Amino acid sequence: MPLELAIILPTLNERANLAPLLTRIEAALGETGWEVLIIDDDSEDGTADEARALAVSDGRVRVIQRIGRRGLSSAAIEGFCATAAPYAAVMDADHQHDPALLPLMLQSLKAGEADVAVASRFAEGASTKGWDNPDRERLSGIANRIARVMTGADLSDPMSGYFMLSTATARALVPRLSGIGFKILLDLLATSKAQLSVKEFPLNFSRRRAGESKLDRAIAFDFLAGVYDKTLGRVIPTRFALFGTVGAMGVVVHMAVLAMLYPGMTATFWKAHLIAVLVAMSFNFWLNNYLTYRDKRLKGGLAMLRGWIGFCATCAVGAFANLAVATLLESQGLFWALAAMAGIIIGSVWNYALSSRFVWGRF
Ligand SMILES: Nc1nc2c(ncn2[C@@H]2O[C@H](COP(=O)(O)OP(=O)(O)O)[C@@H](O)[C@H]2O)c(=O)[nH]1
Ligand SMILES: [Mg+2]
Repeated sequence: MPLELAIILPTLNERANLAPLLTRIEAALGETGWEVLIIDDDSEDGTADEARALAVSDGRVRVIQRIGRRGLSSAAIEGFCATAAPYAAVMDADHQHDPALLPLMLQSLKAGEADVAVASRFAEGASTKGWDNPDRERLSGIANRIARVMTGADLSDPMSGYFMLSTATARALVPRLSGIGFKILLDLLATSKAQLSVKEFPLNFSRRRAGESKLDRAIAFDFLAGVYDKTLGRVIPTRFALFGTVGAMGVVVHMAVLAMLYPGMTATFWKAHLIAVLVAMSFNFWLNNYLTYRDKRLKGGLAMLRGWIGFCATCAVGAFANLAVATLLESQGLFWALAAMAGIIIGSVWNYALSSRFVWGRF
């Protein structure tokens, strides 16, 4: 049978889940007409090597190992662009998504019943018994409501990670997708100018087979970042907005440290101020590493130390630019508070540009 369907499996430490999942996919789809694309973000458990080992004896398996890049959404996008199949499904590699739905979804798309087939955890007949985190279920309910407003689609589960669509449709949207976070379906639906029609398939959501979830912790944050990106993100880029927010929090930290050290008179002002600067910069470095650049997070002692030094150096340059601009404007007769604001904005844009390239970037 000619190639009809690409199954895109974004993976992060899913080594033990791959071989059994292939068996289940084959049981659902038969021997031919499909391929599996494993898009691995350089997992430490050797997922990419395992995928290559499978691919050696199975031509239907392909591997894309990405180094220095992260993210479920961008992995799915990579898959849409790397296949010749007319249809593509995105699914978790951890067995939470039942491959038995694949042929039903494919049939329905081929029959023109909808533009997108979505496996829903909340449609009539679905079950979320395998869901061991009730907080997340509640959160998902709220997020779903927001998502429905954003996409205008009447969907019970717009946050589903299991769906299928024509690759041509997906590729046409790729240049305008935000590609951040993990809600690629939401991104596709919200980006398409023409409302995409959707058909839902009730999913029996299972427990993950092996390994652990990567999305539990920052999930609410990621969702909000995605919503921001699709709305105000066009005016002020998401990452810069985060960077600026973190910077503003750094000012608070700075003042708190100063208030603790200085009035006690245990330190002279400049010493207290210097300590406050160092604490605030370190705090900003840590928080930016945790949130703003969570997809490129530096890990390990050495990488963190190098990043911290780079960040401090960047901030020093930014502070200089800030001071120069503010002093110049003030001497030209601009009201002091406005001159200071202008300095702060120039300084932070500078810090942002430099640190995103030299601290969290790659050459
Ligand atoms: N390539 C890639 N895959 C990821 C990333 N984060 C999660 N995944 C994979 O995406 C799927 C869903 O993630 P999972 O941890 O199961 O999230 P959960 O089901 O929401 O708990 C799994 O197959 C993960 O291995 C990522 O940053 N890059
Ligand atoms: Mg999962």
